[in-house]
Amino acid sequence: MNINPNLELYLVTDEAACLGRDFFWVVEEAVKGGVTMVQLREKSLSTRTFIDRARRLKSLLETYNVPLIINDRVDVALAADADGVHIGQSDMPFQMAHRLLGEGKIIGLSAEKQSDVLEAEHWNLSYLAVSPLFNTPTKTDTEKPWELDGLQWARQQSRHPLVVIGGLHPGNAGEAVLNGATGIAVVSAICSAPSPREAARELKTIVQESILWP
Ligand code: TZP
Ligand code: MG
Repeated sequence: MNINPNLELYLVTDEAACLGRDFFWVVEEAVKGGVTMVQLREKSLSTRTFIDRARRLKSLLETYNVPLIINDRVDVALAADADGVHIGQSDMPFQMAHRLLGEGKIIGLSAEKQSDVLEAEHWNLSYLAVSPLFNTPTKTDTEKPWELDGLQWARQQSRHPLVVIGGLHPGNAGEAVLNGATGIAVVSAICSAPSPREAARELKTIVQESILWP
């Protein structure tokens, strides 16, 4: 597996944000619209159900050549043969996750404050997530948002590709890229959109045009 994935448009799933529509339909539509990577983020499923869902999602995404990342849980990532994990500051430390997963797996880490960005320089991450970039109703138990000046600071300090998450939508995705993000990670802008496929298409175009024409 390529541990340097295409980060342009990273879908982070939240079934509650799918507004009652079928979860796998929403993800598949988003992928058809251009999502480049998917993170399965489940905070309340049993381990068994989490693994079942991850395996089903893995076989769906495989047909599109889109990597599957598991949030928080290295054991679930291994059990489902996912492409990698996304860990936060209170999850398993990077070195242990790396040892358990072995080579060839994607590991992304959330940075919530400046010291997280500096510490992350020690590790061979696939990406660092600047989290949250903006305030978002989707996740309220966060540190203070980085905002664009914080993102610029992180871009100057870090050698890793940066993904931004939190409050991203078509109106601000371009400026996030212009201020240092390699890609954007979104929940509601895709999962809750009337057409997840069209929403993904629009966001992807904005990200790509901002990369090409800074
Ligand atoms: N981590 C930081 S903000 C966030 C997560 C999972 C939620 C982002 O959701 P949205 O709807 O894209 O703002
Ligand atoms: Mg976590």
